[in-house]
Amino acid sequence: MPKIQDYIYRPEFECMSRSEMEALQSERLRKTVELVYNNCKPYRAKMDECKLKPSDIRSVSDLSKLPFTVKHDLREAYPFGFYSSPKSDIVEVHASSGTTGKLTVVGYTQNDIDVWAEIAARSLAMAGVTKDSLVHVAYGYGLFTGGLGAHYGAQKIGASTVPASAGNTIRQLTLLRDFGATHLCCTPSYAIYLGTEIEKAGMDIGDFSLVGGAFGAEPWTYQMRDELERLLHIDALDIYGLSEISGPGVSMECMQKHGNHVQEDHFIPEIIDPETLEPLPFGCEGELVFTTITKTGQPLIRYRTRDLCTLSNERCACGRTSVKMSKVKGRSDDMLIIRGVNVFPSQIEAAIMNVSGVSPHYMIYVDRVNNLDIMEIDIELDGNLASDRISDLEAIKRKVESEVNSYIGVSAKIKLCEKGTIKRSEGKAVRVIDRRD
Ligand code: DLL
Repeated sequence: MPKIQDYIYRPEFECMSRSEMEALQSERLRKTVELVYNNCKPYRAKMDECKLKPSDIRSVSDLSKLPFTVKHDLREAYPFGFYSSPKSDIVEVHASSGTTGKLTVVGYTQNDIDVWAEIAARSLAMAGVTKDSLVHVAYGYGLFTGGLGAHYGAQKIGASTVPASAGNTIRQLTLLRDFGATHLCCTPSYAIYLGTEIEKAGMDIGDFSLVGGAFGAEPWTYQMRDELERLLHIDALDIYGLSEISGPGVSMECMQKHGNHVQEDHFIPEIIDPETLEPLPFGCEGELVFTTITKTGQPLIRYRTRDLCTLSNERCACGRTSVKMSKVKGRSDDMLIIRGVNVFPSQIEAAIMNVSGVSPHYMIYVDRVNNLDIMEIDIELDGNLASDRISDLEAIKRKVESEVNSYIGVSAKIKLCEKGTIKRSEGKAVRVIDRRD
């Protein structure tokens, strides 16, 4: 009998040679294309338009012949028009709302739930979760895939799972401490919030048993990781996913903390130039695209995620051979254009986290005054700031101004705020309020 942890770490897939992986992906891609062509009307229409038959797709090298899928396609087919399996085979439905329009719906067959549990379990195993761990899930449960995804993964490993869901910070901290949680799963911004509230709640991090966690659902910087690890005394790893493709676990960081391993036996990643839509080589930044190759309910072909990152095929010291994706810089639709310069909130975060005396709680406001874009960044002061001498505060402000300017090439007005005054989020953090228009 294999040990449960051996079973969740699947070297036969995670450490495959490139040629074996491509053979497996090709076989699974052929089956998926066949499935969607025969069962999903929008895919048949798309392929017919390109004069493609399933038999034209023999291997992964034919992937680029296939048309892309975008969020709009899913919304057009709302709610269930992208199913490739009969409705009676769908056992769970999730949906994401985004900022505009209809929900994007995803239906899962039992096979898809099993795939999701497998990738989530492999991911949590990378964060050190074993059968003996106690996993506290503070992602929201519901249509959002965070809560149930982490839950399925922890359950598959056989860990004790605490389905805390999001919200009620004091209760979260009490449960974490009293139950002796070893691993925390929530958004990185909420984890930072939990960390900064420990002292306020009259608790001591020394009384907690946390050793690790899987944090994702929003972009976060390496500097934010350092802060999170310092606050919670853990290894904080990045978990990535999106509902359309499966949920959390599509890719996961290993203990090397340098990029997320894509679960390539289930999803084929590509990077494309978002303007020309041409595939880009390893190391070039562009839009991440995924093709699912083991799902049956709602498989997606060349789904454009809008997430900007790079892919790398460099060998990882952990022994896994899968392609790694870099940290997501942001979504192309979250990019701000300020006085003609493209700015991502993650770049601003990286700049301000270089300055001591400020906390990771910030909000970016963008206005247009006399046809000029004005950016203001409100940042909370760090609680450890011993002195509130005007000259010290001025020095911090100037340092943040100069870091932001040199990181993104755009000046910003900096406002230092009292600790606890910037609105906290229990799920995905809202970092930008754009008041232009
Ligand atoms: O956020 C699934 C998830 C839950 C992932 C919990 C990780 C942990 P959606 O709500 O569909 O699904 O949002 C997907 O969130 O396209 C990215 O823009 C962003 N995102 C997710 N994980 C990360 C991450 C979930 N680790 C969208 N880093 C994606 C940066 C992330 N962005």
